[in-house]
Amino acid sequence: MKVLITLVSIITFVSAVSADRLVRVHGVTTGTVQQLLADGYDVADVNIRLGYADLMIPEREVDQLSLLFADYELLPREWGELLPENAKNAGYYYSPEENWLFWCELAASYTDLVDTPVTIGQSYQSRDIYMIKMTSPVGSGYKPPIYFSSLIHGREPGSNIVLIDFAMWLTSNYDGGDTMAAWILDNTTVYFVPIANPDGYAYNMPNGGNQRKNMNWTEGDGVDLNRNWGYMWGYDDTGSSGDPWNQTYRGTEAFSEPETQVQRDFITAIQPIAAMNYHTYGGYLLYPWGYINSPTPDQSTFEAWGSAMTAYNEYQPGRAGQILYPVNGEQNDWCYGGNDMQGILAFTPEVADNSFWGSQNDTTEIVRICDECRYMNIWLCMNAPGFVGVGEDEGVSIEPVLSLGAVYPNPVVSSAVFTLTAPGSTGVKVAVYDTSGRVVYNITGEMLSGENTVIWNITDDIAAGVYILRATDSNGFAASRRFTILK
Ligand code: 0X9
Ligand code: ZN
Repeated sequence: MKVLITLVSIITFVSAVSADRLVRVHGVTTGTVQQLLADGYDVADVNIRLGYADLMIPEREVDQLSLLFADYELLPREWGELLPENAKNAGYYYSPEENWLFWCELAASYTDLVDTPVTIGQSYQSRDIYMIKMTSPVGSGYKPPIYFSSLIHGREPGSNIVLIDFAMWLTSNYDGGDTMAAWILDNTTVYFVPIANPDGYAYNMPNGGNQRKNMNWTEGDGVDLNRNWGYMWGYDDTGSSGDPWNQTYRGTEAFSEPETQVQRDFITAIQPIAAMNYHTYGGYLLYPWGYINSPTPDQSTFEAWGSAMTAYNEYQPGRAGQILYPVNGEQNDWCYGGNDMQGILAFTPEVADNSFWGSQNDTTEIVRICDECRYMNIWLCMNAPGFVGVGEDEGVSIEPVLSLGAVYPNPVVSSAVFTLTAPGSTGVKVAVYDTSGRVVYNITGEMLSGENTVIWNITDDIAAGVYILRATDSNGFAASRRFTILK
């Protein structure tokens, strides 16, 4: 009995110490964000347009929030931490083990397209960091490499699930026919590093959930691997911190951490022409520079690509200094400007997940973020090769495809009206899903390419509630709209 009591009190103590809550502070301007960062807050997301910032606050400080902020709200617990009651240890995200299994099985199922995972180095705690190479046997010339990475921050599992989705899309749509997936794998080499910070991610399993940095706790509580890169490292104290306990601690020197060395050496070896270094959350598509709010010589390309890539998901494209806050010693700046390569066209998408862990029990939301990011990935893979003169003369282009107008009226009582634009799309299907991802109604009649106005008369068997309207085409593009039915 005594043992049990001691155990219980230890567990209570540990969880009291480690629990954090996400708090949304309203009335925020760019100036306030700089101040919050300078005060050492863990700023999880910023939305200047809507005037809020999300802060990760130790649970014990929640009581004092009203003294610090006039207008704030406490966000749901599962947004900030992975709940222990999850049946699977990462909820519907993929845990480290599930990742390993997924990538190994993908390689086993598509031996022609996917190589088995290869270890490219070890983390601080000696975990393997691995990469997966995908390309088809077609095409003997130069197939430009395109680089995808996720989970450099251990608490951002939404960054990883969208890469898993893209890998599934590439393989399942490569059928030897004239698909975009086939074009991509016939003309490029796609590399994935799905868990760039394996120690931080492992630490967050099965609960805990808030380790952003790596697990080198020599000086403080880890090094921010996205402040440890060797271009403009430690440029100032706004874009990174010299305090080992700060969430943006840059480490003792540039590339002091094994995890950043491993990615640096791998990127240098494969020489990618473009990169997507995935993070969550917020719904942005960031490009360099990050360390100052100034354009690179390739600003016009970044701008044009940024807006084309976000045409359907409505993510906000721009530089970190324009949208969030400046960041120095980050991966993107090094990819673009910090090495001998010709300037990798590197993007940092911030997936519009519901905070870090908010979709852990919600497949619909996971499907949504995967849909939103797939188009950006496809667009980049279809267009980046042309930038280095590959595939240009074949006239391959990716047209804007598939968009859904908002459902009108919303809420709907008897008839829902929406527009569907599908230039050049074939095999368009439109269906209504409930929030658990089940199809409740197939709307597809004659969906034409071009713009359609669709009227859907709601039948009696459809209950009141929240639904998702989703259009998909034979190339795997998708567009969704959420709406409510009232009865
Ligand atoms: O602070 C970061 O490292 C990123 N945000 S996050 O909430 N995922 O931590 C932003 C990085 C900005 N990157 C670029 N300017 N490319
Ligand atoms: Zn991040």
